[in-house]
Amino acid sequence: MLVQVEDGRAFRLRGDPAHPITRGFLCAKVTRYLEREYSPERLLYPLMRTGLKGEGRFMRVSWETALDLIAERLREISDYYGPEAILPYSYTGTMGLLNGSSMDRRFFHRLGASRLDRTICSAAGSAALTASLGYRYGTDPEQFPEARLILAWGANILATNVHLWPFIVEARRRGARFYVIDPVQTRTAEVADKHFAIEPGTDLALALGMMHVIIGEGLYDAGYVARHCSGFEELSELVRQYPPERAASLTGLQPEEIVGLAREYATRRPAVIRLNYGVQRTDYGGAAVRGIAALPALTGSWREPGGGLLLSTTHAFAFDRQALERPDLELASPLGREARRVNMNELGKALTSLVDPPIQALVVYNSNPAAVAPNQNLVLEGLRRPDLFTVVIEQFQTDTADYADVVLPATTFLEHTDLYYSWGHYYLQLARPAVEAPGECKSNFEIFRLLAQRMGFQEPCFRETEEEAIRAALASGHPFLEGITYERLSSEPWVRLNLGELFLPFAAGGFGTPSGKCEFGAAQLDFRPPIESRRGDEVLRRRYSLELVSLKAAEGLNSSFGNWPEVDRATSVAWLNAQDAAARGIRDGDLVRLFNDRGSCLLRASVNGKVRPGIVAAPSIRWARLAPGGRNVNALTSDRLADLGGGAVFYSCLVEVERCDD
Ligand SMILES: Nc1nc2c(c(=O)[nH]1)N[C@H]1C(S)=C(S)[C@@H](COP(=O)(O)OP(=O)(O)OC[C@H]3O[C@@H](n4cnc5c(=O)[nH]c(N)nc54)[C@H](O)[C@@H]3O)O[C@H]1N2
Ligand SMILES: Nc1nc2c(c(=O)[nH]1)N[C@H]1C(S)=C(S)[C@@H](COP(=O)(O)OP(=O)(O)OC[C@H]3O[C@@H](n4cnc5c(=O)[nH]c(N)nc54)[C@H](O)[C@@H]3O)O[C@H]1N2
Ligand SMILES: [Mo]
Repeated sequence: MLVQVEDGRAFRLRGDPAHPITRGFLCAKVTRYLEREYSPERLLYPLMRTGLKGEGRFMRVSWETALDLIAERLREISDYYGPEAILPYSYTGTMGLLNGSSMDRRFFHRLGASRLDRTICSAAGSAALTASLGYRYGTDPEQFPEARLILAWGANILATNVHLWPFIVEARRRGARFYVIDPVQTRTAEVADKHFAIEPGTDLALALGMMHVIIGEGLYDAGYVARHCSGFEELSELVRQYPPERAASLTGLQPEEIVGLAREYATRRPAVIRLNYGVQRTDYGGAAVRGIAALPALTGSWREPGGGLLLSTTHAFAFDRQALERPDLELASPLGREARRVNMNELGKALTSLVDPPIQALVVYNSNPAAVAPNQNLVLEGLRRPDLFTVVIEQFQTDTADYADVVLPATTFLEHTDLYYSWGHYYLQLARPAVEAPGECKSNFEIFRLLAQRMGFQEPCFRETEEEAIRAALASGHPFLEGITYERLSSEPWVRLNLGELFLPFAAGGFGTPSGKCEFGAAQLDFRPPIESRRGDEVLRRRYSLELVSLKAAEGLNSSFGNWPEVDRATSVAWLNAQDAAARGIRDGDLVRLFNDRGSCLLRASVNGKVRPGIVAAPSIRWARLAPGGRNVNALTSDRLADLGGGAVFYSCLVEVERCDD
């Protein structure tokens, strides 16, 4: 993006017309980022809590005072309970490499703190791709115009991945068909050539039904399968049990639809699948992703420019993570060994019931767990603990910051140096500050460097500059980074990874699995309905008959822009089917209470024809502190873990809905 600055003040942000991906436009949020940048609500100074936890009353203190206090408390807690009583909590508030995962990780490793398993977004899908393909990257978005069939599978492209859209428009201009597989009639589904309104959590059954047809009718690429895939016999055996009628009854689709989709997918070539993380936020989401990932291998679609599958591109950014994060420093810590792991989806449990040692200090940055983590009531119970020492590094006074003992003000991407990778394309970019940090804001990188000094850590890596850290990250020796130097990144606005002109990662096999083949993994692919679904747990489904899908709002970015009134409005509604609404005496616009055993939250009913009976959709993630009752949808979601990778199950959530008086 391009930033125009005058007298030290940014006044215009726009997409760089020359950039191969942003092509002159930005998403709805970042277009207006300067409102965030110069918001009167920005945190500008370190703060110390004066009120009760959650009350949000603070006083300004100096950096000296704040850092001294943090260092002293961390030292005390480490000495008394052992360093694993300290837990970092962070996710992708920024996707900058330095401020996302470098000095912070070094700091916590050197402390010997508990390790956080960063599972809240993509863990099940990532583990699935690792098991099936070995590498977590796929079709270059720039090849989408070559495709003749594009499947958006659990991918709300117009909302969450707008920069892929022009490539799809181009493909359609050339005659491609564009289909969406999504339980919700999103804007993306509305403009598709076909919308398959699948029941939540049943994608594996659809994939198996499609493979039943593709294998049964001999539409697969026998040569590719024989050379590059493993487990075909078992897969054929399994899919025999999923004729279209059965797949249809499991998915809520029609048998003819499944047959048609399978034939078209196998014969209208090249066909590309834009899979996104929507399908894997459920109990057996890992298996679903493995089932879908089998399709392009089965049809040999990986051989074709504009074929294949794209879930994420991040794994292609093959940085030297060891050098950046220094996990070896754990050995120099008082712990002297690898620390225990805490799954971030289980934050509530960790804060309320972990022992040996209990969590006594929590350091949050790049994340807003009080709003985004599942089982919110348990998370808040943990955050309210008077004996828990909580530090929150933030740009705004979020739900989580309200529970902090110390709040430290963070810079934005316009104010600090960082190296940016992506989950949607293959370009790398160095960005330097465009404007000065306001007030006393500091970058995460700088804050953890200062904390390391306060703790007396002597290792030279704690004195590294941004430039040194970037050089270290680039020196991995991986072929994708070959020729990409700090100097090049300094003089070129963006640099494409060294993938060759035409990136066809699996055209000739070359999978990253131990066997070097695509592992179909049929033994794990028998369909099971999600635990919280209308075919799931019998006791639960009798009490709560609606399935809640809290998909992402087009207007927001998780909870990041939740303090904007338009975003608060967009995330304050529940989309209900007319039949479900009528059965409960609910009319469009009514205030409704969604509830289950874990909690409840208040939303405004929108009876808008976007979901089928039995489903409620709630665009997310609202700031809980702005919601009536102080809770958002995550008061309803469960902290159960998915089948693979310890992933989150946000979209497997049974609820009941009732009308409330305003
Ligand atoms: N505007 C905006 N953009 C964002 C974000 C945001 O909050 N707002 N968040 C960013 C982040 S962190 C991420 S991870 C990505 C996520 O990007 P996406 O994965 O595209 O977004 P989601 O809304 O999580 O899920 C996509 C779609 O999956 C559907 N879905 C839910 N359950 C199922 C299912 O069982 N099967 C199928 N087939 N579909 C299902 C949802 O209805 C939704 O429309 O977006 C990123 N971009
Ligand atoms: N119900 C429901 N819950 C969900 C999801 C869902 O679809 N439904 N999606 C899940 C997913 S996919 C994800 S990825 C998570 C996302 O959850 P989070 O990773 O917590 O993402 P955000 O809500 O965007 O919060 C990021 C915070 O980081 C701050 N920040 C930004 N840049 C910086 C920086 O440079 N330094 C510091 N210190 N802070 C910074 C922002 O101000 C913001 O408050 O939410 C999950 N929760
Ligand atoms: Mo995410």
